[in-house]
Amino acid sequence: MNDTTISLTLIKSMIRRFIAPTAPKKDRGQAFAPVNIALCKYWGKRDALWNLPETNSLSISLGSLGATTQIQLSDASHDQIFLNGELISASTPFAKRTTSFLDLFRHSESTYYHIETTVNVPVAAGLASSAAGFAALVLALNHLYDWQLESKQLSILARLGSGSACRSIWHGFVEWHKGEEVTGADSHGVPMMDIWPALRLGLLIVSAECKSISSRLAMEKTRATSLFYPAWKDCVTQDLARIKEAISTQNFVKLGEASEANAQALHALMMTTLPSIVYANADTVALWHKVWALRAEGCPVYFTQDAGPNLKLLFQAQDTERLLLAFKDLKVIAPFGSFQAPLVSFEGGQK
Ligand code: 2P0
Repeated sequence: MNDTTISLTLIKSMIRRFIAPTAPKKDRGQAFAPVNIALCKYWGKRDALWNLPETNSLSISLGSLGATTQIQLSDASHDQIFLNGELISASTPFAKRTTSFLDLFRHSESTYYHIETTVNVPVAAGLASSAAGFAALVLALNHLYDWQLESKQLSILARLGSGSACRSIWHGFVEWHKGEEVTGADSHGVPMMDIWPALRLGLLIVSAECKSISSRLAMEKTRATSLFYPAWKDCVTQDLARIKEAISTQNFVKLGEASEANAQALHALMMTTLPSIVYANADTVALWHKVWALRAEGCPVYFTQDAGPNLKLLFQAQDTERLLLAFKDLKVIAPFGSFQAPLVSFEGGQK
């Protein structure tokens, strides 16, 4: 057995401690999970197979923006995966990654699934749709099999699909604790109780095209080649403390400054990867300048950016009108607004 096979066997045996391999209790599982946007970013793994990060990270979930997944057993001889109504070819990286993840959960070798996922944000445009997708898939499996797992266990399972998915198990602010254990039993999201009704996020979609390099590959290259990677870990420690302090005191300027600085440090770090990784395009850079100009005019607005050219603005409710005038295509989200339903609102769902 090679190292990967040994690790997969270990992962399966860890999962079997949570879940007995019995047939589903229901005909169908269904769940929603929100997209989450990191204010303090995750970039780099200490273990790639277990998806264990080098640092903690902290995110905010985007209310009703996310993935809704239905799952049932299929009579076909392979998984059938539909994304926004379209059957995804089994040969695509997306289908392969989903199928390998499902391999961890099949109750028999001849079990296959029919999955329908709808995502109400552009897929693979740096809007963390894969995080919402894997979180919704785990929640839907939990519903199908009636595992009745605790949120922490669901977060650990979602992490195995995609690291940042472990934060999409909750609404609001979530910190992903990196943990210390080799098997990742202490590496999961931890929801924060803070509610910030006036906080707003604004999506500025520069491009909905697929990213030039996947974040998975990009973060591996950064960690392996950038001389600045050790400095990034120190930077996260400082930014995380400032962001948590800003949240607990509802100090918006502090939150904006620390979040924007963390995003800019990440993109500077990416540039020092060999070869250099740049997700921003000319439109993105023009938007950075526009945000800075608005700030210079006294409007407290900040941005964060992930593995793509799109920006997410951070601002307060009272500045919404001004920002809608400044950015005509801005999509405004109130993370603590009217959408506060539990992630799974039916029998046998998430605890
Ligand atoms: C984040 N990103 O904290 C950071 C900021 C992108 C930029 O987490 O390999 O899709 O599946 O663990 O979670 C994107 O990385 O990577 C990400 P995997 P993931 O949101």
